[in-house]
Amino acid sequence: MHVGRTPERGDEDLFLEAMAVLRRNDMGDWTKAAPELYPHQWSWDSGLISVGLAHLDPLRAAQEIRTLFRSQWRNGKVPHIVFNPLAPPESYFPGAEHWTSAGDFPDAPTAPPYTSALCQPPVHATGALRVWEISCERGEERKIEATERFLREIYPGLLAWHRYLLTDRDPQGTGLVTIYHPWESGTDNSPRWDGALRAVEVGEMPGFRRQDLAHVDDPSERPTDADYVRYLWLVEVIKAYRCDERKLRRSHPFRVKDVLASAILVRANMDLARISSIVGAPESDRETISGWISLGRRGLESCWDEEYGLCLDRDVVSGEPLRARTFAGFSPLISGGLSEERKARLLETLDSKHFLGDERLARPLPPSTSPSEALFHPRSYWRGPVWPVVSWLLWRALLDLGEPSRARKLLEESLDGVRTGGFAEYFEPFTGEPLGSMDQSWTAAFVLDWLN
Ligand code: 9YW
Repeated sequence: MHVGRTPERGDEDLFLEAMAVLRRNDMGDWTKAAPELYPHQWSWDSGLISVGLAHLDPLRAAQEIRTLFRSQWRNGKVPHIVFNPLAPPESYFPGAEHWTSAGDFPDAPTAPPYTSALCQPPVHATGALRVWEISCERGEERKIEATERFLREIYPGLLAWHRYLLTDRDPQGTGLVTIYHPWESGTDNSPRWDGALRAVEVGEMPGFRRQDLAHVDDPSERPTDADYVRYLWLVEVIKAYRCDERKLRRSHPFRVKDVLASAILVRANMDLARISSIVGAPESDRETISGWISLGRRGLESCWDEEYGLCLDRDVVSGEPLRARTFAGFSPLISGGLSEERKARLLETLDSKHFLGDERLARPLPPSTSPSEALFHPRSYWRGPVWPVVSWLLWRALLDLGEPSRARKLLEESLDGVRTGGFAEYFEPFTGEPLGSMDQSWTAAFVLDWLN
């Protein structure tokens, strides 16, 4: 898998530290995204935490995804947060009380744990398949059988989840996923959304108190209050619509085709296709999934921007592309199936002064937003910092695209960043300073995967 990585001194300590982070955040059958800042189960975090957990215990890893899917909505949606009923209400805002999902949203689970009404990028089929693969690599017969049973059990949920994204979230049949909130992208305050958010008119709404600022040293590491007002207003609209997909798709003020979520969905469909053969699903499922893969790739191709050498999100409301140089532009690397020419152009952009070629970078790791963007901010969350999840997604993509030495470089630099800065949520790109929350679960999970 890691193409002959030679173990380095200190690897074992790093492995043990990563394991300890996950153990500390372990809630039994799910994992807190972070000890203080994020005391609940986040969807795409858990989908990828399962990959790290699989290196410790494939059964516990399977349980991570199983727990999340217990809160899957009736319409197939996997919610972006499953709220921990034991976390004090003041620990995270907006929590379960604010969403009041029970009863208000006809498709939501009716009993606790309650959920948000949003979703996040669909990494779960990828996580589930890796859990089974890692279990096979480890070779314990009993666990291989158990993870195969897990695939059988989770497969219908995964299929329903992808179907929801390709129908309710893509009524136009473009292969591209529409999101209704920047939180759904997983990259909340990225300049990707600035244009679309600016156009949102905020109406009357109750006052609110943020909790996130209490958990970081410096408010510039988090989204601004102006961002939060818009985030909360969009929540108000979704609540007023009772999350009715027909109303949302017609008149929600924030509707955006998200290229990253769409590419992750293509990747997940490739993995779902594998799962469908492992579990012996009907041929018709396989045909459907294969159609979704081609559709998604065509959709991404339609978002290509020749000037930037990147793929751009599209504002459904205005019909315009959202022009920002961010890592999401590399999405076609994740969805694969590229022509040699397209791949070469994307790698050229990656190496350019807009990304890895910026000499100010502490390490050649992709910043979330290009430092040449006017809206770049080296400390502000998705506006510049280096995120391990970004490096992990690109690392996997490069391996699959037959670029082992590039992938290897990304892996070694990422490990080095954690060795020096710890298991941070994200890192300042020019200094490597750890930022945001410490002991972030998925950072630890990626380290376990990289070290194996
Ligand atoms: C928030 C948990 C989540 C991630 C998101 C990240 C952040 C939560 O943390 O959002 O309240 O802003 O943006 O991708 O899933 O780690």
